[in-house]
Amino acid sequence: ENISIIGVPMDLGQCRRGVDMGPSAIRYAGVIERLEQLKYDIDDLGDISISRPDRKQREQKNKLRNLPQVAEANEELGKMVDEEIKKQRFPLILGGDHSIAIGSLAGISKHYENLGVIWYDAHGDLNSDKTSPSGNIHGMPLAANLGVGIERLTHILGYSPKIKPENVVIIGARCLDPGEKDYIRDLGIKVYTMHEIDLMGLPKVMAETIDYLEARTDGLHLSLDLDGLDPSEAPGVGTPVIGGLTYRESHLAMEMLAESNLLTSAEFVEVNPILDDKNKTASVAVGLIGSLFGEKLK
Ligand code: DIR
Ligand code: MN
Ligand code: MN
Ligand code: MN
Repeated sequence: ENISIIGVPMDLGQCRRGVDMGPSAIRYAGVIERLEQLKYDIDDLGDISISRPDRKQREQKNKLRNLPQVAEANEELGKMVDEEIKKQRFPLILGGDHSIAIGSLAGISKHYENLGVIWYDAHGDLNSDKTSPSGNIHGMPLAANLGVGIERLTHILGYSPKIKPENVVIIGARCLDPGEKDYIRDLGIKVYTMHEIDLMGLPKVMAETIDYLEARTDGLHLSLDLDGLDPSEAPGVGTPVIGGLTYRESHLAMEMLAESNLLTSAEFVEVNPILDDKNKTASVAVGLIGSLFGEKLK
């Protein structure tokens, strides 16, 4: 099996500097070695280059912070991901902030009629320019992929929507903005908040998620925001929210996904080494990647 690694050193979708070093931190924590041990053929394509906004643009008040640069990087990422899938390689994308999920899915979804998406995150990322309380595009990628928001973000690679609401499952949510809650209710998006996870237990949540998506989708993308985990175990993130998924629960989730054999692409985002404790969060990401790619089974 073949995996192509694409780093996206993006920090323009939010306000904390340092998350652009996420791909380096994850590589430094040994992601390539970890996957090579599992006998995958790895092609590390390096990092996409991101244009920087000039000072004048940075000082402007804007509902969509750094939109031109974020959109441009996502077009580039979309093209790369599309190419790797055409070569029958599994795209593993390393962030960078979560705004890069717009480009990932632009490249992936072209190849599937009914792409399923697991959004493992403390947040819904379902804001648009109309509902966003922050103006940060990393709070908008799931909405953009569903076709909600401004055209420059919804139409990356020239088509929209990328995914259907009934093919999405959000896991770990515990910080949803009012507009996001309305949207989840209106579209009936499947969400397992920490409330459901506490009541049901993570194994049941994952089993239900896998059964549900297996029945209705023809490909499965995992979009894992490290802030889905509890900040005591993954402190190196820009928007930590107390009360998250544990390290063990997250490993189990990855192992269950590995056993399902459904996964066709994945991204790990929001690792910020400046806010981290001795690269702990990048190491957690690498451990989760190991489990996701079948460490337990091989
Ligand atoms: C918040 C934060 N909902 C926003 N979003 C984050 O700015 O739209 N997503 N942190 O991961
Ligand atoms: Mn996110
Ligand atoms: Mn599609
Ligand atoms: Mn988040």
